[in-house]
Amino acid sequence: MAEVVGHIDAETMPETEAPAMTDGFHLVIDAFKLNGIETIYGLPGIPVTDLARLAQARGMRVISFRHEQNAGNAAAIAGYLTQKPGLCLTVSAPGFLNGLTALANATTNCFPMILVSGSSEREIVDLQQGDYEEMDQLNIARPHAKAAFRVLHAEDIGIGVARAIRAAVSGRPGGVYLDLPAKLLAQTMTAEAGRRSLVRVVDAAPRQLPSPQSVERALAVLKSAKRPLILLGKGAAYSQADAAIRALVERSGIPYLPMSMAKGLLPDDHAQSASAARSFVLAESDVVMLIGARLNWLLSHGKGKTWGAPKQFIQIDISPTEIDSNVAIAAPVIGDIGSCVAALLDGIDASFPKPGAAWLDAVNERKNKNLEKMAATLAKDPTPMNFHSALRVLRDVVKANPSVTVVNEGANTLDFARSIIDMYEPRKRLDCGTWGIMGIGMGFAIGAAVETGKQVIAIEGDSAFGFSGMEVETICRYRLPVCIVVFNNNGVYRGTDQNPSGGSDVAPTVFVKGARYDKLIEAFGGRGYHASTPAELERALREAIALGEPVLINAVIDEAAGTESGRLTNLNPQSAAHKK
Ligand code: ADP
Ligand code: TPW
Repeated sequence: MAEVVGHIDAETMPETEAPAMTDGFHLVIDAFKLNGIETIYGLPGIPVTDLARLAQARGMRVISFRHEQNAGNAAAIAGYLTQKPGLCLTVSAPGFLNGLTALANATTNCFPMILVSGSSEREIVDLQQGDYEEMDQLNIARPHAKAAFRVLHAEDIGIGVARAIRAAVSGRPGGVYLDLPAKLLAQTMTAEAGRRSLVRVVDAAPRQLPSPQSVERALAVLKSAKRPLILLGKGAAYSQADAAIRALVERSGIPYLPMSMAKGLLPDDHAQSASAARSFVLAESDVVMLIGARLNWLLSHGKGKTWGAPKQFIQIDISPTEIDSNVAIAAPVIGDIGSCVAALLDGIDASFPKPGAAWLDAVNERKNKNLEKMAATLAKDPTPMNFHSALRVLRDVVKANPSVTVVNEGANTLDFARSIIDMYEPRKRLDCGTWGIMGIGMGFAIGAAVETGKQVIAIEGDSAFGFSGMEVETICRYRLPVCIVVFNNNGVYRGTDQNPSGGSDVAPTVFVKGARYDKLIEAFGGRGYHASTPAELERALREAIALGEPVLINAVIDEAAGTESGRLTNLNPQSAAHKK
């Protein structure tokens, strides 16, 4: 049989020789490379070890993880940051399942990614005859993905990869599963036929123009407003229509609120930001324009006490079925955000009625009052440190280094950091998102560091960090500019719970007291710091940023600070019988 030589051109071979051959391994790599996907986040093993090895040999960047969920999270955030699907590669059954949480989370958050998993022999799996790592992966993935495909023949790899890319990034982005049986990877075909079978995807995420009527309707509703508000979500950040969105906000003069990951789309210190008056503007506004934000639990479903008096909604989204999901939408504008915002901007000329002074003054008054209150809280210097005094330091460091990416997870650590740390550039704040999921920390930090090549600061609750903590080895192995700050208060939420039975086990929310997370990174050659005062924390952060290398700061936080579930206490059912 002819030697498998991958991409060598069969036409240049002498006619007497057998034609050059390629195989499934090469075709998968060629198909992704042809479409500009140059990085794989994954974990090798049967049957994809050679795929990872060959990818590296062919010039792809292969970032190898310690657990597939973290590789999947890195791929998902790479997709969010670049608008190209992030690629995660895993082995069959358990590796696939480990990656599936990240795929489901990507779909939930509208991040484009492709989970590529090797799978076992179809004939054996379908007859349930007990293969090595047997599992019907395609059917398991389907409900958690935007689309799921399996390729059985080498000549279909090009089409399979094209379909996966298109499904991930077109319309509402999401996670796609691509199943590659072991047998497929070893299949051979001539290199020439292989090359012809590949597909370069043209216009993977086509612009979708809004209908002129929908734009007129939205402008009419906006013009009728007495107390308008713009709400920016992470769909707006994803769309990379940064200048148009800023122009829309500034030309209309309307106060705006960024959702968590939309912070920095306009700098948080912008005069029109109503972040510090969030409760007030949600309750008091009469017209709200949502740009790439869903009225899900994070926005109290658009109703109830949070939203005060009934109001009219304008909603810009690429997904028509998002409209009316929770409350009636007066003016849906369906299309990609760049096109929709551009169309709205055309209708906002000198005659556009700016919001009245009464509304703007009321928003500013509330904002200033709340900012003063927060400044007083942040000025305190308690011993031991609490969330506020530690976050004051982080706020100042981010202000001085506005291009750092902040990754953030935890309960109190998340909620306080979101409101205290101002962001200045788009897509620089990455967090638990739509599910409030713990475990994105190190995956997001690695994905962001690889894709941006710039400094990342991961601000982690001690419980949150534990979900992906072993990836500090990965961070050290690739010498990534990631500084992890563990907010160590000895437990989930806080460290003060007691075992109600009086037994010797600690309470379910309590960890080892006084743990030294900084020692963990030292095991792999990274730099550890132990910080118990704001001054120590500040020094460690400044050194970490100057160094641009793997650092972990163990920030000791008062174990009695913080509340159970952070700001989600209302969602935390508690046993009535248990209460005194
Ligand atoms: P947040 O959590 O910040 O409120 P969500 O994830 O709930 O944001 O909402 C994001 C919304 O943005 C989704 O409904 C999604 O369909 C939409 N979206 C994503 N990308 C685009 C785009 N390019 N154009 C228009 N809408 C988009
Ligand atoms: C996959 C439930 C929400 S927040 C949290 C857990 C376990 C950790 C809070 O403690 P931490 O933060 O990180 O120390 P802090 O700042 O309050 O001290 N499993 C998953 N996702 C979620 N959301 C949970 C469990 C949870």
